[in-house]
Amino acid sequence: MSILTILEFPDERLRKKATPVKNIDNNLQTLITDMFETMYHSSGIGLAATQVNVHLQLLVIDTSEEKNTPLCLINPEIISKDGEFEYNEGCLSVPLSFEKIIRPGHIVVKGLDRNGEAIEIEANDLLSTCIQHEIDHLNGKLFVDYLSPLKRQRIKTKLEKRHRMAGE
Ligand code: GNR
Ligand code: NI
Repeated sequence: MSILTILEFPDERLRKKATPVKNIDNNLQTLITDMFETMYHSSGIGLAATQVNVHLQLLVIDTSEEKNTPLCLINPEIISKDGEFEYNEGCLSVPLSFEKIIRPGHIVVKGLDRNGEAIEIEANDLLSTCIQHEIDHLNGKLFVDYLSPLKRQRIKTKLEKRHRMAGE
Protein backbone atom coordinates (compact mmCIF):
# COMPACT_ATOMS: atom_id res chain seq x y z
CA MET A 1 0.00 0.00 0.00
CA SER A 2 1.16 3.55 -0.67
CA ILE A 3 0.10 7.11 -0.01
CA LEU A 4 -0.09 8.85 -3.38
CA THR A 5 0.83 12.48 -4.08
CA ILE A 6 -2.19 14.74 -4.62
CA LEU A 7 -1.90 17.44 -7.31
CA GLU A 8 -2.86 20.96 -6.20
CA PHE A 9 -4.56 23.85 -8.01
CA PRO A 10 -3.49 25.53 -10.28
CA ASP A 11 -1.59 22.47 -11.59
CA GLU A 12 -2.64 22.09 -15.24
CA ARG A 13 -2.71 18.29 -14.92
CA LEU A 14 -5.94 18.71 -12.90
CA ARG A 15 -7.49 19.99 -16.17
CA LYS A 16 -6.92 16.74 -18.12
CA LYS A 17 -10.01 14.76 -19.10
CA ALA A 18 -10.00 11.16 -17.85
CA THR A 19 -10.51 8.31 -20.31
CA PRO A 20 -12.72 5.26 -19.62
CA VAL A 21 -11.18 2.29 -17.79
CA LYS A 22 -10.85 -0.68 -20.15
CA ASN A 23 -9.09 -3.29 -18.01
CA ILE A 24 -10.04 -4.02 -14.43
CA ASP A 25 -6.78 -5.84 -13.73
CA ASN A 26 -4.35 -6.21 -10.83
CA ASN A 27 -2.71 -2.87 -11.59
CA LEU A 28 -6.09 -1.17 -11.26
CA GLN A 29 -6.83 -3.02 -7.97
CA THR A 30 -3.53 -1.72 -6.55
CA LEU A 31 -4.40 1.82 -7.68
CA ILE A 32 -7.87 1.58 -6.07
CA THR A 33 -6.39 0.31 -2.78
CA ASP A 34 -3.80 3.12 -2.82
CA MET A 35 -6.49 5.72 -3.58
CA PHE A 36 -8.58 4.56 -0.57
CA GLU A 37 -5.47 4.64 1.62
CA THR A 38 -4.59 8.13 0.37
CA MET A 39 -8.16 9.39 0.89
CA TYR A 40 -8.41 8.05 4.47
CA HIS A 41 -4.89 9.27 5.29
CA SER A 42 -5.81 12.79 4.06
CA SER A 43 -9.18 12.78 5.93
CA GLY A 44 -11.00 13.30 2.64
CA ILE A 45 -14.48 11.97 1.83
CA GLY A 46 -13.62 11.35 -1.82
CA LEU A 47 -10.74 11.13 -4.28
CA ALA A 48 -10.69 11.08 -8.08
CA ALA A 49 -7.86 9.40 -10.04
CA THR A 50 -7.15 12.75 -11.74
CA GLN A 51 -6.00 14.12 -8.37
CA VAL A 52 -3.24 11.51 -8.20
CA ASN A 53 -2.25 12.15 -11.83
CA VAL A 54 -3.93 9.06 -13.26
CA HIS A 55 -6.28 10.13 -16.03
CA LEU A 56 -8.77 7.26 -15.86
CA GLN A 57 -12.48 7.44 -15.00
CA LEU A 58 -12.15 6.14 -11.46
CA LEU A 59 -13.16 7.57 -8.09
CA VAL A 60 -13.38 6.48 -4.47
CA ILE A 61 -15.68 7.88 -1.78
CA ASP A 62 -16.54 7.32 1.87
CA THR A 63 -18.97 9.84 3.35
CA SER A 64 -19.78 7.74 6.43
CA GLU A 65 -18.95 9.08 9.92
CA GLU A 66 -17.26 5.79 10.87
CA LYS A 67 -15.18 5.67 7.65
CA ASN A 68 -16.39 2.14 7.07
CA THR A 69 -18.43 2.53 3.86
CA PRO A 70 -16.01 2.57 0.93
CA LEU A 71 -17.52 3.18 -2.49
CA CYS A 72 -15.53 2.76 -5.72
CA LEU A 73 -16.98 3.86 -9.04
CA ILE A 74 -15.44 3.09 -12.41
CA ASN A 75 -16.64 4.88 -15.57
CA PRO A 76 -19.37 6.75 -13.65
CA GLU A 77 -22.24 8.39 -15.50
CA ILE A 78 -24.98 10.54 -13.97
CA ILE A 79 -28.29 9.38 -15.42
CA SER A 80 -30.60 11.77 -13.59
CA LYS A 81 -30.36 14.75 -11.28
CA ASP A 82 -32.83 17.03 -9.55
CA GLY A 83 -33.35 19.27 -6.56
CA GLU A 84 -30.79 21.50 -4.87
CA PHE A 85 -28.37 21.05 -1.98
CA GLU A 86 -25.93 23.63 -0.67
CA TYR A 87 -22.70 22.54 1.00
CA ASN A 88 -19.52 24.22 2.16
CA GLU A 89 -17.17 22.41 -0.22
CA GLY A 90 -13.50 21.77 0.16
CA CYS A 91 -11.05 19.83 -1.99
CA LEU A 92 -7.79 18.03 -1.26
CA SER A 93 -6.45 19.67 -4.44
CA VAL A 94 -7.45 23.15 -3.19
CA PRO A 95 -6.20 23.14 0.41
CA LEU A 96 -7.44 25.70 2.97
CA SER A 97 -10.38 26.99 0.91
CA PHE A 98 -14.03 26.25 1.61
CA GLU A 99 -16.93 27.78 -0.30
CA LYS A 100 -20.68 27.21 -0.44
CA ILE A 101 -21.70 25.55 -3.69
CA ILE A 102 -25.23 24.63 -4.78
CA ARG A 103 -25.60 21.42 -6.78
CA PRO A 104 -28.46 19.03 -7.57
CA GLY A 105 -29.36 17.33 -4.27
CA HIS A 106 -30.56 14.05 -5.72
CA ILE A 107 -28.81 12.04 -8.44
CA VAL A 108 -28.79 8.57 -9.89
CA VAL A 109 -25.39 7.44 -11.12
CA LYS A 110 -24.35 4.25 -12.88
CA GLY A 111 -20.96 2.67 -13.37
CA LEU A 112 -18.93 -0.38 -12.43
CA ASP A 113 -17.71 -1.41 -8.98
CA ARG A 114 -14.13 -2.55 -8.38
CA ASN A 115 -15.03 -6.09 -9.48
CA GLY A 116 -16.40 -4.82 -12.78
CA GLU A 117 -20.04 -5.43 -11.80
CA ALA A 118 -22.56 -2.86 -13.05
CA ILE A 119 -23.96 -0.73 -10.22
CA GLU A 120 -26.53 2.01 -9.98
CA ILE A 121 -26.55 4.34 -6.99
CA GLU A 122 -29.20 6.77 -5.85
CA ALA A 123 -27.58 9.53 -3.79
CA ASN A 124 -28.84 12.48 -1.78
CA ASP A 125 -27.30 15.56 -0.15
CA LEU A 126 -23.66 15.02 0.90
CA LEU A 127 -23.16 11.81 -1.09
CA SER A 128 -24.77 13.43 -4.14
CA THR A 129 -22.49 16.48 -3.76
CA CYS A 130 -19.41 14.31 -3.32
CA ILE A 131 -20.10 12.12 -6.37
CA GLN A 132 -20.66 15.24 -8.52
CA HIS A 133 -17.46 16.83 -7.15
CA GLU A 134 -15.46 13.70 -8.04
CA ILE A 135 -17.01 13.34 -11.52
CA ASP A 136 -16.12 17.02 -12.11
CA HIS A 137 -12.46 16.13 -11.36
CA LEU A 138 -12.61 13.40 -14.04
CA ASN A 139 -13.74 16.10 -16.49
CA GLY A 140 -10.95 18.48 -15.46
CA LYS A 141 -13.28 20.66 -13.42
CA LEU A 142 -12.72 22.01 -9.88
CA PHE A 143 -15.15 23.51 -7.37
CA VAL A 144 -13.35 26.86 -7.73
CA ASP A 145 -14.72 27.02 -11.29
CA TYR A 146 -18.17 27.69 -9.78
CA LEU A 147 -16.87 30.79 -7.92
CA SER A 148 -16.47 34.36 -9.21
CA PRO A 149 -13.24 35.06 -11.13
CA LEU A 150 -12.12 37.30 -8.25
CA LYS A 151 -12.55 34.57 -5.62
CA ARG A 152 -10.86 32.00 -7.89
CA GLN A 153 -7.91 34.35 -8.51
CA ARG A 154 -7.48 34.96 -4.76
CA ILE A 155 -7.35 31.21 -4.10
CA LYS A 156 -4.86 30.75 -6.98
CA THR A 157 -2.55 33.49 -5.66
CA LYS A 158 -2.73 32.08 -2.11
CA LEU A 159 -1.81 28.55 -3.26
CA GLU A 160 0.96 29.72 -5.64
CA LYS A 161 2.54 31.57 -2.72
CA ARG A 162 2.21 28.48 -0.52
CA HIS A 163 3.84 26.30 -3.20
CA ARG A 164 6.74 28.78 -3.53
CA MET A 165 7.21 28.78 0.27
CA ALA A 166 7.33 24.97 0.15
CA GLY A 167 10.09 25.23 -2.44
CA GLU A 168 8.08 23.66 -5.30
O1 GNR B 1 -12.73 15.76 1.48
C1 GNR B 1 -13.48 16.35 0.72
N1 GNR B 1 -14.55 17.00 1.21
C2 GNR B 1 -15.57 17.51 0.43
C3 GNR B 1 -16.47 18.38 1.01
C4 GNR B 1 -17.50 18.87 0.28
C5 GNR B 1 -17.66 18.54 -1.03
C6 GNR B 1 -16.77 17.68 -1.62
C7 GNR B 1 -15.73 17.18 -0.90
S1 GNR B 1 -14.63 16.09 -1.65
C8 GNR B 1 -13.20 16.39 -0.72
C9 GNR B 1 -12.09 15.46 -1.15
C10 GNR B 1 -11.72 15.79 -2.57
O2 GNR B 1 -11.07 16.74 -2.89
N2 GNR B 1 -12.22 15.02 -3.49
O3 GNR B 1 -12.02 15.33 -4.78
NI1 NI C 1 -11.70 17.47 -4.87
